[in-house]
Amino acid sequence: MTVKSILTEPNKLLRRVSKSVEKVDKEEQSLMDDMLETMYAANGIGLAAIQIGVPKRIIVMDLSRDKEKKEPRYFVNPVIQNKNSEKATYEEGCLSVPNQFAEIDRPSSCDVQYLDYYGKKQTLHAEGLLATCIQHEMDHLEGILFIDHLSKLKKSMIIKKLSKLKSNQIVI
Ligand code: GNR
Ligand code: NI
Repeated sequence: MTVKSILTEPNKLLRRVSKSVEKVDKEEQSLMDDMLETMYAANGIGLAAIQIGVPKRIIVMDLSRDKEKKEPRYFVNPVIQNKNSEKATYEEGCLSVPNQFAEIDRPSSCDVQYLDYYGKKQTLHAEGLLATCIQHEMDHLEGILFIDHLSKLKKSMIIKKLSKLKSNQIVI
């Protein structure tokens, strides 16, 4: 397992639409292992493959707060159904939009169909933070970031800040 570097906005790759996985093979499992390791190292609760530059429809997640009891979840080719018309608001952050946070409204619950780590079909009813996180990650698969849900002004302020930070970064 390897900790990969996480792409940050602005980066065109983050805007790519990810491709469906035909078969969950060793290559995909190894990618999921790396994604999980990368997510834990960055203290995130979710990660989409495109965030480490791989445009495949794969998401990993772990909402457990306890570092001793890991609860990794793997979603391949996830599809969301039955979005609740009721909305829930969470303060969201994103590893690809470092140090920026904003309240975002999303359907408060939904069902998800996906393939697991072994390529087995699964369905899940998601509520609360799980529902929010899955929808945030699904957005990544479509090239959408949480800041795209904000007003033009708020979004451009955040992108400006991140661009400035990037131009100050020295690459070794
Ligand atoms: O670590 C993360 N926390 C988070 C908090 C609220 C809503 C969504 C998230 S996902 C984010 C990790 C990330 O960027 N996943 O794509
Ligand atoms: Ni994110």
